[in-house]
Amino acid sequence: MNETAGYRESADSGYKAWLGYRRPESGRGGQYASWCTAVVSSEEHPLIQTAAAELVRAITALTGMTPQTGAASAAGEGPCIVIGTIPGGPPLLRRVFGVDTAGRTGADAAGQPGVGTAGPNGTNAAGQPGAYTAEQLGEEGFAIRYSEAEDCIAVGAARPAGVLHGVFHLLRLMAAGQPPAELDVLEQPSNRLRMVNHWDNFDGSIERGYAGRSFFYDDNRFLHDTERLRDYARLLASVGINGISINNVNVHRLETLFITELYLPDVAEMAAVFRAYGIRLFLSVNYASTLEIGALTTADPLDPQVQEWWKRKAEEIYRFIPDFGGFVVKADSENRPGPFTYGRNHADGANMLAEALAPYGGLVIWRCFVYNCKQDWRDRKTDRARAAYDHFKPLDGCFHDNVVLQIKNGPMDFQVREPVSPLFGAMEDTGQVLEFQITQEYTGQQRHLCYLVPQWKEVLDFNTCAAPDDAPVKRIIAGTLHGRQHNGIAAVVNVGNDANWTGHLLAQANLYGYGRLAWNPELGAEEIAEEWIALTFGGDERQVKVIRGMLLDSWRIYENYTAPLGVGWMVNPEHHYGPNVDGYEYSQWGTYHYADHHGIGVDRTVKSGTGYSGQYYSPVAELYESPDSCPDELLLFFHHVPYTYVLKSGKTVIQHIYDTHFEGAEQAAELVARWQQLAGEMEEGLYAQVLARLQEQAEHAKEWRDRINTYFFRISGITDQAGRTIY
Ligand code: GCW
Repeated sequence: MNETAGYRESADSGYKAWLGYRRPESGRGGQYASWCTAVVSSEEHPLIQTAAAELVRAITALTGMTPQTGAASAAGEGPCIVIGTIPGGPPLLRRVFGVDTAGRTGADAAGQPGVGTAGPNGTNAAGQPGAYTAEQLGEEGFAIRYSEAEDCIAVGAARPAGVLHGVFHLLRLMAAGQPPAELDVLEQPSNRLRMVNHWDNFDGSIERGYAGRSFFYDDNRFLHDTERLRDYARLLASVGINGISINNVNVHRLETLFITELYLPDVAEMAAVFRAYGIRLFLSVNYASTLEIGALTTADPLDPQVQEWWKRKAEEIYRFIPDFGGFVVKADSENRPGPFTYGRNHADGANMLAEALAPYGGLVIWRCFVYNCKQDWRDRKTDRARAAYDHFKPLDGCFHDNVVLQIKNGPMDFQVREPVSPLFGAMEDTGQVLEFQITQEYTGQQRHLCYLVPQWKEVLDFNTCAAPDDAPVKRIIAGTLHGRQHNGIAAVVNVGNDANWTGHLLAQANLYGYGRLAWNPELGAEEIAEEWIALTFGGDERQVKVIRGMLLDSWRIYENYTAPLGVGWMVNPEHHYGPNVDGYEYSQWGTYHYADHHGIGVDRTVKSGTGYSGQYYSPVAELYESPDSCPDELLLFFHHVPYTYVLKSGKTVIQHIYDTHFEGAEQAAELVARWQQLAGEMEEGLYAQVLARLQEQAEHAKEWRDRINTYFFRISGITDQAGRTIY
């Protein structure tokens, strides 16, 4: 669908995603119309220029009128939207935010700057809107306020990036129909780093990409499709993303050269597009670069020549890209080179790179996806789930400040259901980044609907019990539990050159939702869905109700007809699509379910199994250790039980398998019918593309149902209590 002429302008393709600004509330611009006549900003900073341009663009789409623009002096009177940094922006902005004429923010009655006046909603003791302190606004936060006295809507921040985030937030509120007089917002992102990871290859393919090919590269060259890059940067910035790594963590021969003069000019061009939207560019690097492109004979991190090579390399990179974010590194993982070759550990490797980047403020994002991928399936002692913790926990405190460990949400690999990785909270002295997978490698590959926000919420809210009070993952990655500076969240992104970016139109909700959650993990999955639907489809009540219901049910539906009770991996090898119960059972990848005639599941207990459950803090460890307390949905992840084992639901394991698979396939068929209620209520192109995917899903769900049920019926010999057809 990608090369259909005009898809970038068309409302049928889905290209505009949630930035279509399709909702003129009533008449020309509705309740915001009068302030939309002028956009006031006075600062030269590129991010503020971007913010003003985005505002103008959106207002034009929403109202059909192009607002006047200008600096405060010219347009400071009369209704307007004023934006800028509070210390340096238009005087009008300072008046709205209660800053004295000397530009001191938050001056209280006693003239003390920055203290005293600001309440949680920016109201002072007298109930008057007060000023915000620079601390309240932070590096990227913003305030939005309506001022009756000044007849304007103001978006103010301490720093330019905050202005851009604030403008996108205002546009969201406008689309949601928030009454202007009620505008009074103060926000700061929870996570400092909010990143997307691309697994794009230079040849144009995308590892685990399900939405066409790369729009960064093709045929081993940079595409320089600046328009598409900018539109992509807009999507990302609009939900608060501030970092992007542009190439696959499996860095092949040619991509290894991205950090050389040959390609740095191209990379710098991409960096410039993203920079205009407040997004820093990172590169995945090949740990063995010194060998492969550096003419050295070693990549030993303790070798002075290696260290020197990376220092010179960093200097060169920063000459091209002064705000370069840093390196993402997959080392000693799935056959990628790393420090193990030289008898060194991950801290040695990461610190060597970190030293090279430190003078420029760059980060090393070192992935913890490290395990033995050449395991003998006969060996039941080795447990892949243990690997990340076993490798990294002993190194806590050994990493430099600008190293951040990137940890997948679960101990295995983005299955539809996994426990949360026990590494979260286990490393008090190390910066941690949580890694999600927006691309649906194991959750239906964007052919099946699977809204992942509810799954991510469970991860973020999971109490690691790393501290006596509440220690959820969201606090660990926000750095508020252990007080680390560099923390945050990253996710493998789901976009490609398909006209609608994500293949399945409804998979856009995952990209949108990821950004929103990364900014504010307190948002609800439902709330995020509603926002996305309103922005994408216009969102009359019925649309919202139908689509929201579909999104919110979809993860459970997918789980129902695929992997029961946390078992995972029953997929076709390599491409990972479609059912294959024994697909990974006798392989080297460490991904087994051990189903036999009597039972199924992996004993990961301390008492009789691999000991994995002991990697959690108490009382989580005990919860998982006993099958009596282990939640049903993770039972087979932690325990090997007979098919006749009775779950907390009262059903036996085998009956649960049958029931969920019959139910899941039915639910998938119902998704089609649910969508069909919306026929004629949106652009035909949008309607039709979703319908086609849902129909395919319904068919494929039957295949899943029958394969799984048949396998377990044959192996267990136990019949379905309801006597349904099993083959
Ligand atoms: O899930 C696995 C994928 C690999 C991927 C790897 C990783 C980029 O199947 O394709 O490689 O994870 O996260 O490094």
